[in-house]
Amino acid sequence: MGSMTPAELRKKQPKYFGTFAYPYMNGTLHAGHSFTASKVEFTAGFARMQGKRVLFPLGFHCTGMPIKACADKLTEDVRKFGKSFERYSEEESGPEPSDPALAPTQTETKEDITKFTSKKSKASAKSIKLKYQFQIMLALGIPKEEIHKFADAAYWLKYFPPICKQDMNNFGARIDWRRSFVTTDANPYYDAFVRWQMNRLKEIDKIQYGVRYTVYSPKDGQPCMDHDRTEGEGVAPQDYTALKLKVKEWAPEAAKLIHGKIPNTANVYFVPATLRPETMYGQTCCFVGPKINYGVFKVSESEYYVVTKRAAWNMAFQGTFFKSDNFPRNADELTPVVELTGSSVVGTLVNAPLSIHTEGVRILPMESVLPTKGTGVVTSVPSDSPDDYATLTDLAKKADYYGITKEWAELEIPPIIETPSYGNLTAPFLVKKMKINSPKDAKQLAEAKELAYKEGYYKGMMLVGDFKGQPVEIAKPKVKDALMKNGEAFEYAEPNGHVVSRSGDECVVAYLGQWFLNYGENDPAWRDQVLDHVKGGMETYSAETKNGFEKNLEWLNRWACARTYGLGSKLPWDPKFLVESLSDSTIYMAYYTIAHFLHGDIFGTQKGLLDIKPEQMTDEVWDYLFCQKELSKESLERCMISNNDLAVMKREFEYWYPLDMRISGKDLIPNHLTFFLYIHVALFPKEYWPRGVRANGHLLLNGEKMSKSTGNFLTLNDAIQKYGADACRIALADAGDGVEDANFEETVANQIILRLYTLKEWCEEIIEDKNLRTGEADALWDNLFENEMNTLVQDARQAYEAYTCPLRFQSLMDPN
Ligand code: ANZ
Repeated sequence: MGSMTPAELRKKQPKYFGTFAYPYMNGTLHAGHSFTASKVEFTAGFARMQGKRVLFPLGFHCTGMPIKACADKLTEDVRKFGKSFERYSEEESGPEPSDPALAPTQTETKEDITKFTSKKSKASAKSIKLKYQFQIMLALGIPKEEIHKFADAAYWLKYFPPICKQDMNNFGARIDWRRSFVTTDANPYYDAFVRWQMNRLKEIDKIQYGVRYTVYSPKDGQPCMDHDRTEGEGVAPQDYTALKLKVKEWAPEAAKLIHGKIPNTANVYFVPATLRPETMYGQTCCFVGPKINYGVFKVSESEYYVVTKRAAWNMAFQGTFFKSDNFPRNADELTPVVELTGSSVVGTLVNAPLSIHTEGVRILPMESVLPTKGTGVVTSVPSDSPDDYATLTDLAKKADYYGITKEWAELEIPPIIETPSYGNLTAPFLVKKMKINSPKDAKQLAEAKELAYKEGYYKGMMLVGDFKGQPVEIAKPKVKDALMKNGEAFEYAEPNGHVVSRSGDECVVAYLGQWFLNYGENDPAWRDQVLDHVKGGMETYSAETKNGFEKNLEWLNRWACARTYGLGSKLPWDPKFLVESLSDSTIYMAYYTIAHFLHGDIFGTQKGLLDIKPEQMTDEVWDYLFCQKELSKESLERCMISNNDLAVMKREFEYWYPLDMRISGKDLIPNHLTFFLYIHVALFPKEYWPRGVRANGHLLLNGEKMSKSTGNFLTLNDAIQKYGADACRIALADAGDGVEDANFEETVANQIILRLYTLKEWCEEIIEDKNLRTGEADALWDNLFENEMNTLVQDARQAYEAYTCPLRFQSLMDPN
């Protein structure tokens, strides 16, 4: 066989290689994992029955933040309450969670890790407050005495993989466990593999360095990407232009408050955040929320900003108050010089850059200013902002009530943008047309704002300023640039929604230097290669999956591929960074093909089939094995692996690769699955690019979304304990095949147990039956029977070939 090419070998001995995403080792597997796993399991089983050689491996993913964040929280809990949490008292956080009626007993868990029941834990999770990490661990069924061990992140890597393996074995999965491994530098071989790919991606310019706005957790001291969040998935940075409105004369109350706290020579600026810098010519006042608290923050000896604390905290990570190598971790590090309520500054006279009102405009109150958006300071352009026009009309009408001078709200409203539909005073036009009578008509105002914005942006023409006569779309960035050049504005960004990191931190936006994978429009040739493969070469089994890839390839952009906090492999050229969890998991299917030669256990501490040390796996060796590159004489000498061993590994890879099918939940199309394609395309010769990706829907449980918090949740172990592997497998096969949501019905699983039982009884009974005819099976009935069996076999084969579950389970199992 050694003389055959891999293609000849595959022809003689066909193969099937299927995988699903290696599960994350911060807990046990649930029914959703099993659903995806079952798809590989069934296709692998079918391929084996067809006589193919089948590879179905599984590794354990440990990279990233979650494990480390939980371990760090436990360290803190142990410090606070003691090793067995003996200093914890109920008053701290509601009832004691270790109520023996609720939590699994210690012996149960110790004796047999598979008895890790979360049925009970669900009950306890619901009935106790899970304020501390140790309480969450208790609710997971981990004995109190053992919890402190999880304060060491490495312990999770030892604890969960065997449970995962046992659950999958109990499920009957035909996984080749010899090829398993943990990710991160906890396995030096896998670590060498990740470092190799990072080096090569950098060399071919797919990994670059640049400065960008990124959602960031101050507490963790690093970016907080979608997968690192407990709230705010999909939230991105929103850029604003922050305008500097210099105080000319303080309102009396504010003057008293700041007296002696700010040097007379310093300038103080109100800093509104706007999305419409081109309208700044039309500013007639600047709003604050009268009940909102603001701070005066020191930028330098001569400059102070008035903004909300929240905005200042965001600015702190964008170079305004701190340098990028010195970002604060704690909000205490940024205290305002003075705190002021909005009402105390009403009447202050400020200079509004570009405004036709060069003598200055006033700070006025606006009830609808949101403290959670922008800087909490809103510059007012009544010509183009319906909100502003409605508020100003109201302020002028009830000047005494608001305690302001009427004229402050009645400055001339200059036309600044001409539009075809609404004339040159868009906001007054819309407010009148839509009969908006009060700034409280929030719904109509939101509608008017949308109309004004769209019409202004797409059809508006500048009537004033340096860009007079130009379309708004073109003038907008130019006005912004000019303001910034003059030092009258700067960029400000914040998350466009609430984001909370897994460590419980409220996130901000930081302006950061980062290593990123250059996916998307900045490397169009690369993107188009991936797109071509999706359109042409690869099987996606459904139009939705194909469309999902195509759509995602259009918008997916640069991806920050390194972090400073968590677990992972170090970036070889910048070891203060770790490769993040979606970037070290793109091509590891190739690693499975040779893992068993390298190591005998998941940590790489025991020898594999060949005697190779991790340091022998140099970058050149990986190139040779996976990328059809020659190994130079020097590289061969340096790695000290024999020619024969190298050839054995290369052959194994070339036999199994490419991957025939990657199966995963459809939620991974926008990230993992697209990255998986990108990196294969970048690093491997075309013949090794993935052949098929199958995406499945989410698994519902009894028709409802699975969720730990509602208790509608089933671990794989629960399911097997309750129904046994066979009934589970059939219920999963019956749950659904498409991209739409699938459903695991417990009533179905129950019925299946009964049917299997009846089937078994029937078989036994028939075998026992002494009255049955013996001899040649050549009667008409025998032929009919054989024919029926053949039809069933054909149907089953066709169904499997179409990757759907054979729908004749029912008739197969129904003895009648
Ligand atoms: C000047 C301006 C002129 C604005 C104009 C709008 C139209 P969206 O698009 O909804 O994100 N704004 C900023 N911070 C605010 C806050 N904390 N509470 C209420 N409004 C706030 O809104 C962005 C616009 O909402 C910003 O742009 C700002 O008003 C206002 F013709 O600035 B604009």
